[in-house]
Amino acid sequence: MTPAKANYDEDKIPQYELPDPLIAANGELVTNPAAWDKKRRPEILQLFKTHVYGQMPGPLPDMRYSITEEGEALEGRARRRQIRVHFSADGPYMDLLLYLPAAAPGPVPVFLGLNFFGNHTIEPDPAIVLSTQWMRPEAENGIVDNRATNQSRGCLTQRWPITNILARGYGLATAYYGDLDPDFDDGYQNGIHPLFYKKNQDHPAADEWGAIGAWAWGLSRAMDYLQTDADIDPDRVAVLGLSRLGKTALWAGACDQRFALVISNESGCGGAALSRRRYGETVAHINQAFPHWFCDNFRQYNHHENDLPLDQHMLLGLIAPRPLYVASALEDRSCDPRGEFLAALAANPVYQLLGFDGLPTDQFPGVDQPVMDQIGYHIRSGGHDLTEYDWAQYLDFADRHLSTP
Ligand code: GTR
Repeated sequence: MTPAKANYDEDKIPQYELPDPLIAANGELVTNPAAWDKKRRPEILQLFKTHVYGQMPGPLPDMRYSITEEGEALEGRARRRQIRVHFSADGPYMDLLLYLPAAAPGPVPVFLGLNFFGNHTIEPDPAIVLSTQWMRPEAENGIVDNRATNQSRGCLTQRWPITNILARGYGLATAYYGDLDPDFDDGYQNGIHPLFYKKNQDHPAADEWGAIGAWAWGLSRAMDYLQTDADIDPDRVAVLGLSRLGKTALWAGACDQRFALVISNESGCGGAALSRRRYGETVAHINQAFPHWFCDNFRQYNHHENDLPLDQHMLLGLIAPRPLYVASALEDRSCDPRGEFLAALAANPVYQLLGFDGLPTDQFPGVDQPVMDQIGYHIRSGGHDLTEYDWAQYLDFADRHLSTP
């Protein structure tokens, strides 16, 4: 069935009822943190694995790291380190790029996020390894025949205000998402999926991971490395991402509680937005346009969102009690800004159970008026992007929650 045109009319939102994150599968109400941690949280995590993102494997036994390059950067204000994370002896690898403030008194907190077009796009620094991986064909980003060229260097600096990040005392770590799984539907033959196939298997099972799972797995592997780097405080790593990589950051934060703070920048459908609202991009739209992102089971919910035993507020609840920031943009209607806000609000009961205030308001805030407590939210003016304004809020939010070791 071809998905209907996207709805952008609040009056046409279907009637829906959200599953209660605090009612366990056996019908019992979860009334204390221990019951959440031991029973309900694992239950919800399993629901997302089975129905949305697929099972999440652990690290591979043959993983190793090699430092490929190190040097001074940004006129002496930063130290740059490039690390190749090898997933197997001669198989795929991920290149991690790290910028650290030059004058740090001790191990620093770090923002970690995947990027869309290679590490060399975030800064016009000729020492950054130029990615040789498959890329989406965007001529304006200097991609020729699905590969980066020197013209790609620094083409996305506006998304990564490194100078501001470093000046506030944070490091930045990033890797190209295509190192984990190139973002096209090839039946999972490239990227890391084949490393996990059992004998005679050539495709993930219906409840096994798609591309988002693989990208999120990569964030955890980056975290594995960060834990070994003495210049970094592994207890203060914030994970963030834009759009499909925002969905990825949320899923990584849900699966891996080592992430101390989680930021969803316009993650929309399959990210922070409530699926049941069917506003903008829907489950059916996304599964049709990107059949390789979610697990195959998720397709059962095309046009049947009410049958899902979960909704995305429960994904946000899996981040609790850790600080969570959800950001939308006014013109990014496809991501359903209000649905992202309502999901954050519906995660509040989990935060409250664990002793924190989640979102400080139940009123949808005005444009460019961030609200912050243990959950932060803003709707920024402008369109779908990761901007300096977004970063300014994330830095304030991180200062609030991660400033002391
Ligand atoms: C869109 C997709 C969105 C969002 C976006 C992006 O085409 O429909 O869900 O993920 O791509 O990642 O830029």
